[in-house]
Amino acid sequence: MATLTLPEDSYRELYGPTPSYMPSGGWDTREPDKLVKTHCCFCGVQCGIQLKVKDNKVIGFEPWEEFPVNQGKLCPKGVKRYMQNEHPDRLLAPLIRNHEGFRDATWYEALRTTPKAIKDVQATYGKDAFAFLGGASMTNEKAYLNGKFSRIALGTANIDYNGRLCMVSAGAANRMAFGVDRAANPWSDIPLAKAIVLTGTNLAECFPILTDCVWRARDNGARIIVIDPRVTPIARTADLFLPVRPGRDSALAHGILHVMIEHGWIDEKFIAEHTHDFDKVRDLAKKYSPQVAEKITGVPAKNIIKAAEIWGPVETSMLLHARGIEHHTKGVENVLSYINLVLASGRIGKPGCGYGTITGQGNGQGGREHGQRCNQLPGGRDINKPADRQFIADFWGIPEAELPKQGLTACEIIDAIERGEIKGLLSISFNPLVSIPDSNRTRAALEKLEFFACIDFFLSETARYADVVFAGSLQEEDEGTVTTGEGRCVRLRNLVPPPGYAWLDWKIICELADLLGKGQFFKYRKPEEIFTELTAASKGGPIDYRGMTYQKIEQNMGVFWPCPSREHPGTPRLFEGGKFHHPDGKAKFHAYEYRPPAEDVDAEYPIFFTSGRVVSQYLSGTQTRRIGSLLDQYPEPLCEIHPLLAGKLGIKDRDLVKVTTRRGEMTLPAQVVKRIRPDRVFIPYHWAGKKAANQLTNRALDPISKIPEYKVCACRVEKVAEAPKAVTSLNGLHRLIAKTPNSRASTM
Ligand SMILES: Nc1nc2c(c(=O)[nH]1)N[C@H]1C(S)=C(S)[C@@H](COP(=O)(O)OP(=O)(O)OC[C@H]3O[C@@H](n4cnc5c(=O)[nH]c(N)nc54)[C@H](O)[C@@H]3O)O[C@H]1N2
Ligand SMILES: Nc1nc2c(c(=O)[nH]1)N[C@H]1C(S)=C(S)[C@@H](COP(=O)(O)OP(=O)(O)OC[C@H]3O[C@@H](n4cnc5c(=O)[nH]c(N)nc54)[C@H](O)[C@@H]3O)O[C@H]1N2
Ligand code: SF4
Ligand SMILES: [Mo]
Repeated sequence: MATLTLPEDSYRELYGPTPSYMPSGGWDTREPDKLVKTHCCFCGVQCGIQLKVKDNKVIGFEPWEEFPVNQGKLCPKGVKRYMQNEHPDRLLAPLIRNHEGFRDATWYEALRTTPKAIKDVQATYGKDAFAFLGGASMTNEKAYLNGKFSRIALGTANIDYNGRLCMVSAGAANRMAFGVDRAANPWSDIPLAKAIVLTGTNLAECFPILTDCVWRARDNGARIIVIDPRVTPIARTADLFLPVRPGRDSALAHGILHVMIEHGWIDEKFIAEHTHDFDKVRDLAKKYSPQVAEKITGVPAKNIIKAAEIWGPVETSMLLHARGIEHHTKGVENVLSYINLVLASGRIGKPGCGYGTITGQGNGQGGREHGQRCNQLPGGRDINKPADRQFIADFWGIPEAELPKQGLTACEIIDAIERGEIKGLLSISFNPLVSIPDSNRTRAALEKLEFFACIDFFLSETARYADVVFAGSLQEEDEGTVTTGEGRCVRLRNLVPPPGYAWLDWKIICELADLLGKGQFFKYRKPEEIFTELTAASKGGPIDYRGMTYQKIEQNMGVFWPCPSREHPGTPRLFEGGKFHHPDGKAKFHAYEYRPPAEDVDAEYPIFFTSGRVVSQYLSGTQTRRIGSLLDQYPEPLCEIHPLLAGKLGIKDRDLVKVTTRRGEMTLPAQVVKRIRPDRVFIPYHWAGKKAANQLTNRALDPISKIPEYKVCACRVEKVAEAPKAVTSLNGLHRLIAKTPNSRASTM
């Protein structure tokens, strides 16, 4: 296919001058003052990277080849991550809203206003009427601090975090099946597997560096099964691709198990010695013959049999999944149904044998371990267990009765604001207006708040609704630790100070605690002191970091938990010798019948709608929509639609289409591609306002994990206009918008 090339000068004309945050000529080739080993700020792979610092600015990167996970490799986002550092939109001072809009404020004003407003809300409506929302892009230290701040300084039960939108279905299922929530294997086990199932993950776009482990497995003779309703880049290379109908995974897993049992491809000895409840699952699987499973899932029976033939008899295997099976009202049931396949094979807890959910956010793993969840205390302790409550109350030096009980989850907090039960909110590292389903309702809720404060380094779409915005810190401005998707706790380095009058996040939280009268609990001089405290708080808990120190983590390029003592080397592979983390050491099978999604297709809304990601953008986009060269790769959301469906609706590539669900509508260009099933459309969710996929999605929650059903609802699609003639100049316009300093308003 011919590609359009433009001479350098006309490119400039179209896109304007190179903005100040991007060194002219592209790469900055100046000799750096220092080169610092740290990690990428984006996904849960947490690739090692060396950042170049000159005059207190991050000016570029070098590969860090010794870090074992990525060995110097980086994906497009990792390569461009440093470009946020000098972005003109960076918040440099706190903002306070008055009747005319935001104005720059002093820290004195922002810090006096906020505790007063918190106290007013709590005095009038009760402690729980003030909620806290945290995030899993932040360090372990900040995750711990958020939980302690909410319970002690705010005294509220209502603290939760954005991981509630992410891997909580897997977390709950892992605890139910294995008694612990962590990937069972280090990623170095992937190349040793002879069969790999990847289900509900667009691996090559979302975890590009992990794809390398799968290639290495294939070089070693592994066969790869991909289960996804879209032919994603990894699916194109699979040995077997199962294009499942959205929301039907549990039926597919039962169908595969049916064939495994029929052929005796199960490990009876392992099942008898190390598990409970297989009989219930055997009875259930009997009902899901390949033909029955085909009817539900749309996957031909012969391919279900083929999957069992590949997975059943091999010696080593790994099953990996991400949000495609978890973002459902039965996300936990889907995950448990796939775990059944792993337990039945007996291939877990050995080299090249295991299972894992691929954690999404940078600290998606650590962010869910140290107590910023509504049902959790540090060390993965349970807020509802009397002994766990007593341990943490004693550790913090407060009476157990003062420790709040379990509160609401993230989406439930937004619902409670909508109902007028929660009146105040402090949010850090979370952009719910873009990321929570049914954004029209989220916006209405934010408008109802009597007081709302946000801590961010950019004015996110959510922050625009705040009364006070605190200018917080970027990853490279602070230090601390994060725990990668394989359970390896690694060290992040402080490279540069926050610019202007921005502050370190943890200092803002500690200062607020002090002004709320609880300063004696938050006397930290540096993040290392918070880390030492969190490791002590985790002692003897389900998630034990007790034996970790900054020094040990650095020396070993990360330490895997559990690590209960200084001498302990850490635990890369869980469940060795078939020892699971339930009190009796056994794993549990779970038998859940398939049940349909909360909203199925019907005559009025006949097409499935689903949402997810593209390689060059990250989450709600606040960070990556500000990096022009990433935006170039995918400037605006497109509606993926199969040629058969497009033909039926009279839609051609790049025509403008209106997608409507029971909650809202959006108009966007169509992308006619064969990689999607003809019964569904897909829209990536990294944009805001009228371009937000979450105008359409359904806020129905999984009853156990409380994750929303992002991956399936029902929609209608209509053509509204022909493709504009000059599509390329439209893209140019987007690039210009993204790079101009006043992009705040224009990216809405
Ligand atoms: N480029 C990029 N990388 C990222 C992120 C990002 O925003 N951008 N975010 C990070 C985060 S926080 C996360 S959580 C991960 C997410 O990583 P993934 O879960 O891999 O990505 P998604 O695009 O959300 O969805 C995964 C796949 O699930 C498929 N799917 C949808 N419905 C179903 C179903 O019913 N069954 C099955 N089997 N599959 C289904 C979709 O077609 C899609 O290909 O990525 C991380 N990495
Ligand atoms: N339709 C649809 N919606 C989805 C999904 C989907 O697949 N489809 N996926 C869901 C998933 S898996 C996830 S994880 C969520 C993510 O949703 P969000 O967590 O809302 O998305 P982020 O872009 O991470 O927003 C975080 C905000 O925190 C800021 N931030 C990042 N790091 C820091 C930090 O260290 N300190 C401070 N102070 N601020 C920081 C960023 O600038 C940004 O404004 O979206 C969910 N929403
Ligand atoms: S794979 Fe993830 S951690 Fe690695 S460079 Fe890409 S975004 Fe960063
Ligand atoms: Mo996520």
